[in-house]
Amino acid sequence: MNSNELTLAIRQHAQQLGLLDCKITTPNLSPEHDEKLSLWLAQGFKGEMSFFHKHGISRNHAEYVLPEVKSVIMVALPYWTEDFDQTRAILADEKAAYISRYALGRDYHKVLRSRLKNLGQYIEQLVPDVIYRPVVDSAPLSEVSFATQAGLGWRGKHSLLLQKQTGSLYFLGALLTNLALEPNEEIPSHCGQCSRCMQACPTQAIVAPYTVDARRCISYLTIELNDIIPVEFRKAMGNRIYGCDDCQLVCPFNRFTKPSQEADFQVRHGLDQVSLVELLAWDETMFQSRMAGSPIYRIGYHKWLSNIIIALGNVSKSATIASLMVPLCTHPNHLIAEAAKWTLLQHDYPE
Ligand code: B12
Ligand code: SF4
Ligand code: SF4
Repeated sequence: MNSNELTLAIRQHAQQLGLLDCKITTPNLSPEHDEKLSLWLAQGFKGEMSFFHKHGISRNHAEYVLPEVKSVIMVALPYWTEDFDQTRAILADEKAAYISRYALGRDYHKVLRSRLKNLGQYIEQLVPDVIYRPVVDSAPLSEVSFATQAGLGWRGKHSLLLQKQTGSLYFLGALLTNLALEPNEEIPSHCGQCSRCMQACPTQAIVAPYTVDARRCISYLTIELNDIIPVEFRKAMGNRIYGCDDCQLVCPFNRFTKPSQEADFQVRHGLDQVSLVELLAWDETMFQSRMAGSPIYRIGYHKWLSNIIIALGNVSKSATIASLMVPLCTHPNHLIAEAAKWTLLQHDYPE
């Protein structure tokens, strides 16, 4: 089997595994990317995500993850399961909890990793001495940039990868291998003069085209930031309690996204239509059991609860909500106590 035939066989198998697409690139990004990443780090845009400083620009060079690497196989797996109008209605309903649509089902890391492992095992049947390593956020690798270089899509102004027919609502993963496969070419951007994603961002986190200041992004604030969400972003957060989809919801290329049939990504525990007050009532044991296997599990009960409490501070003034906050103001966990004090004030009740 020559390199072309092998490449074709890999792409066909990837499709059989339910992957949206599969494209190949070389193991290094351009020096321009190294410069941009260094600048992003120097500007402090990474916030408290310490793993960035640990690896620096090595994320742009796949040999850092697999020394024998000759090709990077980039794949995409769609996760969208919802109706767009209904999603917008939930976002507009101040009493509803909005959870990013990627997090309604099972944790994608495990789902996509096992597909990539399967793809690797398939290649092993064809080339028994192959070396490979699957990566889904599990090793330092600039996935969007490698996917862009592979022509899997283009980088949108919101900084995510998108395609003409399928938009951006999918996860990315990589299979690094020591096989020298035929690389694909980059494709041109179709963003044109559009900048809807930048305008739609509730916290102006897209500070320039292709550049996100993570410290302002609701996804970072509700998921990655271990500390309490700064006051300046709390109102803009609205009812978003885990992640944010706004920059993708307005993108014209997502208009025709078809819901994913992936069993693992189907909604669990009615998380797509649940009120903030219902979620506030969950205790830690309920959180642990219901969120097992979900990406939400990783943030822990206290961060989860504090996000819900802040979102309740964005609901129209209510004596009921105020009364729910009073006991939480003395909670031993500072994230919860701080959030409850703020929310109580929003409902005009001094502590
Ligand atoms: C850290 C991280 C975050 C951070 C920072 C986001 C960011 N944009 O940097 C936070 C927590 C905010 C975040 C949020 C989200 N994330 Co995230 N995130 C990551 C992660 C782990 C690393 C991203 C990274 O390296 N950022 C650092 C910056 C500097 O890198 P960069 O954006 O690639 O920047 C390059 C460009 O700016 C480029 N560039 C800019 N201008 C120019 C000009 C020229 C000439 C050149 C050459 C280059 C260039 O150079 C830079 C360096 O290479 C990746 C997974 C991975 N391992 O890659 C997922 C990933 C990007 N996230 C993903 C998702 C789904 C999200 C959310 C949608 C989740 C949600 N719904 O809440 C949001 C979207 C927010 C947004 N608009 O970006 C997906 C994206 C899938 C896709 N279709 O692209 C990924 C790939 C995870 C995955 N495996 O699927 N995320
Ligand atoms: S995910 Fe939300 S907060 Fe983050 S850049 Fe997109 S619109 Fe802005
Ligand atoms: S909203 Fe417009 S600018 Fe943003 S990614 Fe989509 S097409 Fe590009």
